[in-house]
Parts: sequence; C-alpha cells; structure tokens
Amino acid sequence: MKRPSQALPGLPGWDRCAVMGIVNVTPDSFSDGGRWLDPGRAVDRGLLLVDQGADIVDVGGESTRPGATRVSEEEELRRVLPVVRALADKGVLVSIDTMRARVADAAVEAGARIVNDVSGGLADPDMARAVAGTGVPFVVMHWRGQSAGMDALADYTDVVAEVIGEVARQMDAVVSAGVDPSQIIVDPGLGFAKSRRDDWALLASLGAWSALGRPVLVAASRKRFLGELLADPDTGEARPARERDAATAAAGVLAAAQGAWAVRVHEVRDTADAVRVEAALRHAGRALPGPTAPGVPPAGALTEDALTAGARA
Ligand code: PMM
Repeated sequence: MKRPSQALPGLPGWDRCAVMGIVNVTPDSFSDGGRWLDPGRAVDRGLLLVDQGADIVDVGGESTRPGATRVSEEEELRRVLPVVRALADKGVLVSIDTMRARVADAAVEAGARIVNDVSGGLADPDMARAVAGTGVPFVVMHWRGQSAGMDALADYTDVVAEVIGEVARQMDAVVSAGVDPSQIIVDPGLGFAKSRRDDWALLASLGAWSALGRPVLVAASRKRFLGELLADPDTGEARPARERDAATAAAGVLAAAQGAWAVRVHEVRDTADAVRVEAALRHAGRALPGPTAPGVPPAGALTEDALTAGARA
C-alpha cells in the first residue's frame, strides 16, 4: 500500500505501525468481558498496556460482539468517563470506542483525542457533527448494522471492492456533516457483517485501501476467523479467544507490512515487538523519514552486515 502520511493533525507521527491497546469496560465483550469493568482496574490495565508498548489506549463501554444488545447511554457514560479522564490525566493518548455522539463528546471533554466509531457515523445521526465540533481524528469503520443482526448482513460478491466502496460513502457522509477529511482514519471492520472468508480476503488486500488515501486501522485481535483457523483438529472447536494472541501478533505484522497505520489489540506486548521488527526491516539501510521512534533502530543501523550477523547468531 502507498502509505498515506502516518501523521494525523493533533497526533504524534510514528515511523512504524502504531499499536492501539484495548480496554473494554464491559461485562460482556467476547474476549475480555468483565475483566476491566471496575474503573480502577481499567485504568491500571490501560497504564500496563502503555508500559508494554501501546501508543494509544482505546476505551470502550459497549460490547459489539456478534449478537450483543445495546447498553443505555447513561450506563455507557458511567463506564467510560472515569477511565478516559484518569488515563488522559496521566498523559495517555486515549481513543473512545463508541457509536454515540453524546459519549464521544463527553469523552473528548474528559481528554480522549480520537473517536473510534465502529458504525463509522451510521448508528447515531448526530455523531459526525459532534466529532466535527471536537476537531479530533475520527475512525470510520465499515459497518452494515447493529451487532444483534450483523451476521445476516455478510453478503458480498466482491468483498474488498464493496467494503472499500461503502467506506468511501461513509466518508463522504461524515465530510458532508463537517468532519475534516484529513482527520479520517478508515477501518475494514473485520468480523462486522463479515464471514471468515471475507475477513481473510480483507486482511489479504489492505493495499487496495490506498485508493481512499487515508490511514488504515486494522483490528484482527482474537477475532473468530483466527479462532477458527486454529480450531482443535479433534473436536473442530475454535481456539478460545485468550489463546489467539500469537495469531493476533502475526496478523498485526502482516497488516503493518501492507501499510496499516495502526493495529488494535487486546494484548500489546507481542504485537508491539512485532511491528518494531517490521519497521526495522522496512527501514533497514534507508534514511528514516522523520525522528526515530523509540525502539526503531536509527537509519543505517541495520546494515546488510548487521542483518547477516543477526541471522548467524
Ligand atoms: N472491533 C471491536 C471493537 N471495536 N473498533 C475498530 N475501529 N475496529 C474493530 O474492528 C473493532 C473496534 C470488537 O470488539 P473487541 O473490542 O473485543 O475487539
């Protein structure tokens, strides 16, 4: 993929794929539901993810797993605001994962610096205008309908072309509502109204997203298509969600190699290492475009000799 600028207005630029760590302040998310429902534990978790290499911490208060029903706006606000405020106060770059304009607005007021809307502005007619008013970057994810019924909407002839086309229309809609196009991040929405085969096709074709000219966020973490790939050969049962992290890191590095701007993951450490390896290899022997990111060897540090010596060691 031709990489659109890694820098977004108001956010630091990274010379490698960024890592977004997930803190779901929910009782029912598919892989970590209930673990971070207590605000103190959620904040500690966010800080740990930063220690482990997360560049951004994504805080969500509503599960979007297939079949999930919605929580009330009041409950969502009650879950996320103290966590967003505490992490932002400690200097963490927080994104708020919400489909509601009022939650997005309140979270930005509390210190969030990115709005991550899995509906890409479609679930709440006030969302795009609200985000435009805040001036923060906006993740426009591909979305066809609420989680309760989304599996029935996975019907495509050419999934890659159709998903990109639908995201382009979502982008036009949010720009019409006032969002600055330079603040848009796009996301294929793996697992959202997608079959397993659709997820693989999308993950294999991230290069095609350069047509939109926007940074791409990819969230494969622990999703069903990985669990089914790693199913128990005897029982056919999908690998449990918490045992999908090596596959998640592999998916992340493959997304990074195709030019993804960021990957969103539940467990940060391995993916943070993996994207640094990808960046080091990509930059090896070439001048880096900007200041060297922590963990990325400076330009020229990885010469052919050093790489060969590394391979021998
Ligand atoms: N997936 C989930 C939640 N939020 N946000 C973006 N931008 N992209 C995604 O694919 C996405 C998301 C699914 O639930 P999880 O929080 O347990 O991963």
